[in-house]
Amino acid sequence: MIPLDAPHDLDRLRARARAAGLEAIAKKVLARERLDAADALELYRCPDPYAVGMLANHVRERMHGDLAYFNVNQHINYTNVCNKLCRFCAFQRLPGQEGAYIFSPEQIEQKLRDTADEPVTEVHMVAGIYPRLPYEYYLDILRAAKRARPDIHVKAFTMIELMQIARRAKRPLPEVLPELIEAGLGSCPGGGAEVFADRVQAEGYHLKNTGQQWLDTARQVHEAGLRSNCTMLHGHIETPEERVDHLTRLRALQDETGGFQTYIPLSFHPDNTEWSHLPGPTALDELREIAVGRLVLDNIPHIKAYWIMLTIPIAQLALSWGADDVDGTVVEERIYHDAGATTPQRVARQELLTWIREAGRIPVERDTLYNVIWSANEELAPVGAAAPVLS
Ligand code: V47
Repeated sequence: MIPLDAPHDLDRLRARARAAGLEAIAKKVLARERLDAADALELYRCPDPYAVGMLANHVRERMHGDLAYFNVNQHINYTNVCNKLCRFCAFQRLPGQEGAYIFSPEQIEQKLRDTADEPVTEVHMVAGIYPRLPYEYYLDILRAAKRARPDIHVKAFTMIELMQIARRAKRPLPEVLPELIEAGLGSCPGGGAEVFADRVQAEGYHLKNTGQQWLDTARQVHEAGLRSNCTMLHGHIETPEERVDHLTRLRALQDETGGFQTYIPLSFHPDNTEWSHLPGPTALDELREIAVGRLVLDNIPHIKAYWIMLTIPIAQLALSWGADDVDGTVVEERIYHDAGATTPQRVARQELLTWIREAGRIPVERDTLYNVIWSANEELAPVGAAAPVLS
């Protein structure tokens, strides 16, 4: 890659931004100043998405150079039974409906034993909300994962599941979290945030918690000492203003807690959902979403291009539009595949390395908390050193 401070590179960036009407925003970006809500809206409205992408790539390279993070992980969706009836979801089933399933703790243990010869460092466990699952079930599945692989990091439970778990425990979440941690919970994934705006929630997922409840739960998670991720589900009925509102609310919470590690824009997949008449985002919408996330969320260290959802070619491009992480090997994904994703359900570690290199980046295997496990970059040796976070 051309060095970041190569004068002709910055000139090219300024010229493209000027031509796109983003001169004032480019000035702020180059001066490391925070963008406000009006700037964010301009980034969404700008007719030249490539100019937005170039600015985001500048920030991405300033923070992470050419490094691109991945991990060796395994997703387990422990049940698809759900009572939330979200209109964007193809994964949910009602109890007794054809295709409904619930994995027992023993089945989860077995799934992790089945991959014992693979160097999996993280299990990502999320699922639907099935109110009949008792509190003990959630503790048991955490223990089952640890029994199968004592060293594995368990990243589990979205904020929605955590609210449900506390309800089942009949105690406030701050009292319950230490018990989940004791049973094996290591961090929380970013799902379930959708779009915080009340209008979108009322139209698309009115049985789910509000955006404010998601944020309040994330605050409690961070206060309990856990790291988590955050997401936004884009490309359905939301407006650019509602996306800006979502991003600035995430940024405000991050200013308070510093607990978010990664932001993941999730592209809506319409197949088999109640919103199947909507087209979903284009590739350029997806790349712009990654870029706006990188530019607005100046306090969140990483931006993830989730390859399962984007496809591998778009995830490769995203590594030059603001993303520095591609998620991992995954093994068994159901939420996006039920909604029509055409990507494979798993990818080998070696393949991840190859396509990160093809994208002109240096692959770095990380653990869930972004400690470096292996790097193709000699400067990151010795292995085990903490990965750089914010510049
Ligand atoms: O919460 C559901 C979304 C999320 C659809 O934290 C849909 O590292 C698009 O959150 N089209 C689950 N999106 C996935 C998720 C995630 C994925 C990878 C990594 C991490 C992380 C988190 O998927 C749900 C919901 O927002 N979703 N249905 C759909 N049809």
